[in-house]
Amino acid sequence: SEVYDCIVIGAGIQGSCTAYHLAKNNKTTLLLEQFVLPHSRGSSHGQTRIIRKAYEQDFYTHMMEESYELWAQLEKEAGIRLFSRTGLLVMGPEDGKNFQLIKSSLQRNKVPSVELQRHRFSQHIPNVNLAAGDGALVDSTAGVLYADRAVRAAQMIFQARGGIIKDGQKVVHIQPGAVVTVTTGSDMYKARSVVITAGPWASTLLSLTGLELPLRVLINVCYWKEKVPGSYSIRNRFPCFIQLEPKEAEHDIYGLPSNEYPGLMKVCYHMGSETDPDERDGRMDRADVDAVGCYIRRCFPGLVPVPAVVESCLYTITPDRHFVLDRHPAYSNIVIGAGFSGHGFKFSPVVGKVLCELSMGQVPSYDLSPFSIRRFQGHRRSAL
Ligand code: PYC
Repeated sequence: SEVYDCIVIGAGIQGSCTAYHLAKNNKTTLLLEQFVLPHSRGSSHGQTRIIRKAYEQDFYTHMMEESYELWAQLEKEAGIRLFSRTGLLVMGPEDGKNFQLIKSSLQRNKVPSVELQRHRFSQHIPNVNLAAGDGALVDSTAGVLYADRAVRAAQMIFQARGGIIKDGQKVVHIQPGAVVTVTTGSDMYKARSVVITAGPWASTLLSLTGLELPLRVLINVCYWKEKVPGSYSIRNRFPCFIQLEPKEAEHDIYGLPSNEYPGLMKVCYHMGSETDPDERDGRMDRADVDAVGCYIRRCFPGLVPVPAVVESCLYTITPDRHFVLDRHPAYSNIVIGAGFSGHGFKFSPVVGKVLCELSMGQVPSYDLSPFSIRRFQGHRRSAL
């Protein structure tokens, strides 16, 4: 039977972008997905995600420089609009560490941005109350990515370049070796390398290779109705926003202008309640929804503070919230992209590029030490 150059396991945005890069490098590639595509059970569904350069760490801002270029290239190749610029409003305790880190990073990296003074805030951003003690920054490069279109665009170009997608194929066994054998519920496939991009199912898949990583799966996302239709809409260029929490608590709130459901603003809560990815009816905990509702009542007076829609979108988080982009510690031809911690979508063209480089045995384009598996040594329960 055919031996592929690479099998990518998981056809969410990271796997689809990895497959896209492999096909562009003329590698024979099979992209496997456990569910029938498209589906809304992982982390890549829904219409929108935030794209931004505003980050606490320079290495993310640097990766985003290339990511914007690669998104534009994919847009052109697929002939599908994937990005709308709205800007990103960052609000948070003015003297807090994260607010200051983002502010200095924007300046240092010369990202077009402005700091909004409190007395002029409402002139620029109507219908938002800036909390006492909070500062406000705007990353002007930021906006909205059209998520489900992006997944489809990457898959379309992959297929147009000869890539094969097989969906409804749950992987049940991985046999490492110079040629890796991947067994699904119905078939067996072989490849010289394998990339695992299984999102919330990363732990399940990695355990088939004897590796455990400290990943937790969280659930979030709800939508809030505008009292006056359009007041927070993408059409009116209302920005995306991040509300940083005091004392660097991990409960930051992310918002996207209404678009997905007309008249409803999308709000994501970092970090929501833990869940089991195979629990189909998972929803945010009541306490998490109430915490977001409380914030909406205080800071977004133009939204009805009772959620209109509560959905599930899964985040797979690492202890330090940085990704895992590395080779398997025991099998160098098994490559892992995991733990995107609720902020990986915007990076996927660059993530796909580096996972492709790792699978081809090349030196990656970026320093991947922040994303290494080695950093979990103290955390790992067991590894080969
Ligand atoms: O990292 O930009 C982000 C984000 C938006 C929603 C959740 N995370």
